[in-house]
Amino acid sequence: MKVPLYRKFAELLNEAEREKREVARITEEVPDLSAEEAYKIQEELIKIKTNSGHRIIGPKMGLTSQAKMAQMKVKEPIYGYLFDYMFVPSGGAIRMSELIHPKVEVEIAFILGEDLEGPHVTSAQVLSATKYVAPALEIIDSRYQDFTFTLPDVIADNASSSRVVIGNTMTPIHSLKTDLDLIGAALYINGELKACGAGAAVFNHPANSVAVLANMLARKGERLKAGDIILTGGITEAIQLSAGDTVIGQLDQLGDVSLSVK
Ligand code: OOG
Ligand code: MG
Repeated sequence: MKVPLYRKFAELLNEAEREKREVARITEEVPDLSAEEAYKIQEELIKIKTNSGHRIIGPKMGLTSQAKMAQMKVKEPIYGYLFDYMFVPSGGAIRMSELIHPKVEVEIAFILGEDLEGPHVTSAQVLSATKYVAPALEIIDSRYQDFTFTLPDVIADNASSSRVVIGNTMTPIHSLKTDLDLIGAALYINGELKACGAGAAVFNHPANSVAVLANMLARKGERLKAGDIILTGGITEAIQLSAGDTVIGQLDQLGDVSLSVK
């Protein structure tokens, strides 16, 4: 595939997000689209956003738990980028009218104190480079029809990134009483428990997700930077949102993170 085509698909996905409408999967038009080509489309999409003044707050991992892989029928981890315009303060609101068909995920966020450069980053290095961890809700909103896609489609679509809520408490990673894999997570909507799990659901330990991310980014000469806010991936399956919902994510030792849907 040629560069102008990468650009064409990136523009299509960006317009779909801005106009809040679903589009056909790219693989319907280009059935043999590879993951490498899809990352080229994603790079064009990121360029369109940064050129229009949006700032990256950090990269994120997706499809890092069995629950997410089974739900989306895609069995490989992916990365994408979170932007400043996606940030919602904890306790804040999102509007259904701004989104297509959003779902929410409960995640553990890492805030780095030092840069991390692949390709041989280990989880031990991630733990020593991490300053804080925090509870997070991610709102994913695939730009594709019916929220279904193949691996290259979802890569091109910036891993369905749409909104992110980070809890108000940043916990220094070394002050935790247990390891992050043992931290329980519960997702409530309107007071009803919708999904629950533990940090171990994410690659056995969420620090592994950050290590994989650093090593994937090294392929294009990028590194994780001090100050980056990194989402490690949904611990459970994602839950569909509706207007009027109140969402609370509770994580052992990390605290709560909440959101309402207007
Ligand atoms: C892709 C994004 C997945 C996660 O945490 O697993 C993701 C999707 O499921 O639409 O953000
Ligand atoms: Mg996610």
